[in-house]
Formats: sequence, structure tokens, C-alpha cells
Amino acid sequence: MSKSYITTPLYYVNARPHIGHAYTNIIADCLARFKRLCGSEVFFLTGTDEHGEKIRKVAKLSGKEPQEFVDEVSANFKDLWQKLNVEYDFFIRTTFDFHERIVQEVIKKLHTKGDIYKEKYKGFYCVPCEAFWTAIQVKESGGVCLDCKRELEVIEEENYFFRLSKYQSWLISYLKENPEFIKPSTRYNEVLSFLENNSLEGLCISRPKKRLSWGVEFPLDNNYVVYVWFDALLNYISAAGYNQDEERFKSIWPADYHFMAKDILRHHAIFWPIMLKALEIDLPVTIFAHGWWNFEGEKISKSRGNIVNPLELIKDIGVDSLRYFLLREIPVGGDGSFSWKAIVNRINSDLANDLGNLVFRTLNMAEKYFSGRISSSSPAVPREFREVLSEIEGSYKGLMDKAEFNTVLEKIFKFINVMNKYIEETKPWALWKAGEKEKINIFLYSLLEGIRIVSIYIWPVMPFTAESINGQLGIKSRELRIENAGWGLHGDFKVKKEKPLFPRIDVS
Ligand code: ME8
Repeated sequence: MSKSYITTPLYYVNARPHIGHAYTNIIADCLARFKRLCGSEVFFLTGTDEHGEKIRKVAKLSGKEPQEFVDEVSANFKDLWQKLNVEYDFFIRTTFDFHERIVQEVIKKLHTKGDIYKEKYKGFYCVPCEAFWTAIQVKESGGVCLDCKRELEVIEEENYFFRLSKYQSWLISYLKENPEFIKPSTRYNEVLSFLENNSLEGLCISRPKKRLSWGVEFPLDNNYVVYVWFDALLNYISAAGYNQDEERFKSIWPADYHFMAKDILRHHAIFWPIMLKALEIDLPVTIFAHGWWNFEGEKISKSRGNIVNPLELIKDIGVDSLRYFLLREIPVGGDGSFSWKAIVNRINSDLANDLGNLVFRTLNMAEKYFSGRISSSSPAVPREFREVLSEIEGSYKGLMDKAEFNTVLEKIFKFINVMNKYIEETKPWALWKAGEKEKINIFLYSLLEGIRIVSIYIWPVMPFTAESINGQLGIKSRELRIENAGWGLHGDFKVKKEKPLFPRIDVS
């Protein structure tokens, strides 16, 4: 059986989750469900990043001990994933004991190899981001933090460093030999060109306790804690059993997809592969950096305060409509502009008018003309459906594998519209008047088969909807499997219509 290890970033617990976090987890969930649909053994990992000064500060502001605070916020993320129907296999928190132990073991290992050294260092430091920037970077940015654009402090102190430079030329060659390693290709080009035009300096992986105390204790020196990023990246192997259960680790690692947005691509595409290489661990298969959701032209983010609350959206429009909107509206690699108008358009036209209406009126006819019982007819695919259906069959797996969800949905909705047109052109009401029962049965069977197949294809994107359609089609115990998406695989139907799947949103 093939396996798929899929990860999301571990989100900082300094605030509640927003739509950007929801987006990454919906992408990862959609891919995980697709892999399960194809019979793959999936390990889907998500979690929270809980160390660091900014988290300690927010905890203090809310009058809580750091651990109590991170327990609460981490639970908010878990709650959101449950509400969004995100079915992960394990939720890792960087404050778990086993993870902290692995972080310390890794540092000791790299130190023994000579890849960690101590040095006095003067650098430009961003307190909120806990990041050091080099003089060249600061010159380019005009003296502010490259991430959050805040003022920087000049800090001089002794720290421990990880020897990135030793692996730079290896990473460049690796990228050249593996152009599919970073996706989309624009991001691959960016990383490669950065590596070819800059010399990597040592990565500062310690923070003195006098300045920052909420972190994993540095194993070589108890005056320090570990830098949050070095700690957090290691979750991808600690959660898979590294240095704890080698059998399990072998069966899960390497990760097949690391999902994140472009803001943290360098951490994943430069630091992480080098850390793995130094540890003599295989590299992940794909690092996938998606785009940003913007709101009124600005990236949606905690620090800008323009967050869109996914819990509110679920209440207003429902989970599947939200998942559909996010995955249909933009290609995974691009940026998206978030607006209520765009959501309403998508829901009313694609979901209420096209899909919802198709299911409702087909089942309505099945009940009206045949009391819901449609016998299986000739297995031939109607002429009108052939081209569009074979286009989906031929491209579905390839596109889903590349996370090209918007293109897949476009093709599925083309088929839905062909079915709607088929109803209009066949005019079943006229056939009924003419007493053509046999013809109407064939017509309805074709539509029900088409809808059944659609339900399999859309399940990764809209699981509740797909399952509701299955229930209405009387397919209760059938497992959702890609091999069932073939035409004519279902016998007689006994259907029972429910209320429309997607009520229209009133904009007046
Ligand atoms: O960076 N559009 O955590 P974080 C799309 N703890 N996605 C967005 C987004 C937006 N406007 N805003 C956030 C961290 N995201 C580290 C990660 S991993 C070992 C450590 C999503 O809470 C997107 O996935 O700042 C982005 O990469 C991530 O949230 C950043 O989450």
C-alpha cells in the first residue's frame, strides 16, 4: 500500500486562528482525503508552535502562566479543525516532552558532528520575530525587520550557531537535480536564485535565558534556550517517531508534502533540508508554498489586525461552502483577495444554482415519476456526457496530486452544467406527457450515475456535501473510493430527497 505523509506548519499560539491558517489546513485536508480516497495510508500532521518570547509576552499580558495560556490557545486551533472537518491523524505541540527531548538529542548529535559552534556575534535583531538579520539584509530592507517591518535592535552576545554554510553547495546541487522539490516553480526559482547569489551565514540557534526564557533548554549550555524555529521544524520528524520508534519512522518518513505559505518558505526550503542532511535523514518529497489571502490589498495577519474569523464564516455560510470557496477561487500557488461579494457569487452561482439545483431537481423527478426507484439501465454513458467525463477521469489524479484543486473543480462543475443542460434539452416533462416511461428511466439513471460520480470526486473538497448526496442516493454503506467512480457501477437506485444542499444567500 502506498503511504502519504502530509504536514501543515505549526501555528504560533499568540492569537486565535484566522482564515489564513484555515486555508493551509483545508488544502492539506483536501490532499489527505484525496489520498485516502485512492487507498493510500495517510499520516496527516498539524499542531501548534508554543515556545518563544512573543508567546510568553502575550501570556503575561493576559495574566496567565505560559503553559496555561498555550494550552488554551492550542485548544482553539483543535476546535477549529474539528469544525472545519479537517481530519488530521496527530496534533503535535512543541511543548510535548517527547518533542523537547528530540530537539535536545538532535542538537547534541549535530554538536558531536562539529556542525554547531559558539561565537560572539553582533547582529540586527527583531524582538517580536526573534530573528537576526545580516547587515546586507538590513541595508536592503532600509533598516527594518524583513518580516514584520518593525525597527531592529543591535545586539551583541555569545550564541550557538548551526553551520549552514557547510551545506550550501550541496543544497544548490540538490535543487538543480530535483526541480520538483519546491512548488510552485516560481518559488523554486526564488530559492535557487537566493542560494546562488548569497552566502549563507551560521544560523543562530540559541537565545540567552536572560533575554528569553520560554523555550526548550539548550542541551549544551543551561544559560540558553533553543531558537523557536530550530525547535519547531524538528516536529516533522519527532511526530513521525524519529529516535523513538525507528520502525514507525521508516514507514512514515519522508514527508510527501510540507504545506505552508510563502512567508516561511526559506525556513522550510533552506534551513530544514540542511538540518536533515546534517542528520543524515532523507529529504521530504515536496515543499509546497501557497499564496496569501489578502484583505483590501493587505496580507491577512495577526500583526495587521485585519483577520477574518473562520468560525464566524462557518456560522454564516457553512463549512463546505467555505472550503469550496477557498479551494475554487484561486490556484493554490497564487494570492487571493478575500471579499464577501466573491463568496456570495461563488455560493449562489456554483453551489446553489448549479450543484444544489441539479441534485434537488433530479431527485424530485425520481420521486415524482418513479416514487424514488430508478432501475439500472443500459450502462452506456450518454453522448452528451462523454467528453467532459473522460476529461475528468483522465486528469483527476494528476491534478489532485499537484494540489491543482481549482482546475479539478472547474472540470467537475463543467460536468454539472452539462447535466443541467441535459435536463433542459431532454424535457422530461414532455416525455412524461407522451408516456415515454422507459426513456425517462434511462434519463434519470444517467443523471443519478453522474451525480454519484460527482460525489466521489468532490468528497476531498466538500466531505459533508458528498456524504449527504450519497445518503440521498441511498448509498449508505458504500465506501468512498476512487475505483467506484466508473460509469454504470451502481445498480438500481432508491433515492430520498432532502432539503436543497445550499440555500441561496440573500444579498438584498
Ligand atoms: O510561521 N494567507 O506560524 P504562523 C494564507 N510557527 N496563509 C496564511 C496567511 C494568509 N494571509 N496568514 C497565515 C509560523 N497563513 C511558525 C511555523 S512550522 C515548523 C513553524 C498560514 O502562526 C500559512 O500557512 O505565523 C503560513 O505559512 C502560516 O499560517 C504561518 O503561521
